[in-house]
Amino acid sequence: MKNPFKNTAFLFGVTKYKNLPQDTGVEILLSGRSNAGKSSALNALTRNKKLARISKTPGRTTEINFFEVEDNFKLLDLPGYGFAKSGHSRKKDWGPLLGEYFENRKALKAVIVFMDIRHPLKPTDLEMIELCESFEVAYVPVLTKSDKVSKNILMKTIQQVSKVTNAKDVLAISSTKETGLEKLSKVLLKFRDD
Ligand SMILES: Nc1nc2c(ncn2[C@@H]2O[C@H](COP(=O)(O)OP(=O)(O)OP(=O)(O)O)[C@@H](O)[C@H]2O)c(=O)[nH]1
Ligand SMILES: [Mg+2]
Repeated sequence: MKNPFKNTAFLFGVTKYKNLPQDTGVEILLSGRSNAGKSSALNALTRNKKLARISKTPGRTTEINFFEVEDNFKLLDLPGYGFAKSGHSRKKDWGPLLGEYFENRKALKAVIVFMDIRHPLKPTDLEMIELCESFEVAYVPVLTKSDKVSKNILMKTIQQVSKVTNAKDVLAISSTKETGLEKLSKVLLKFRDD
């Protein structure tokens, strides 16, 4: 089958609310702590290793990066929250943008909350989940780097995250081993089509 994400292209990065593009179509936010593996997941999904920059230094993504999958369907790669280094100034920039975005954006259909399977449900993850719940935006927890844990831990962590959140689905992926990506792409496409 043709990969529906194959033609995904980088559009631009935005740091200010007023610079957002027209509020049309479907936008899905890719959120998560810095280093959670958001950009890697985007690259794996699109099978384009060069699409989103993958950094070994946490906190490298500093703006909302818009990626267009197709007309009227965009994935937004967010700055990682929970910066270890020089976090303050970035967090200050990001706060109002995120709030305004959630409050006003009609195109926002869902938020993917990426969490390293070895460190799920940190305070910033819970904050993001609460933000989604308070604005009634659908969210999907996606546990990343599943190649780093045993099957047993994988199952247990999925159960734990299901229990703590009200999420219907909890997914697990490995971008390096390319597992769990089909399910993730199905979930994303469902938001596009709903
Ligand atoms: N083993 C393993 N490592 C991964 C996987 N996905 C990402 N990584 C590694 O985790 C690190 C962070 O990945 P990124 O994709 O840059 O993380 P990010 O969430 O985009 O980080 P920021 O842009 O800083 O918020 C990199 O060193 C990746 O190589 C995975 O599935 N398995
Ligand atoms: Mg990134």
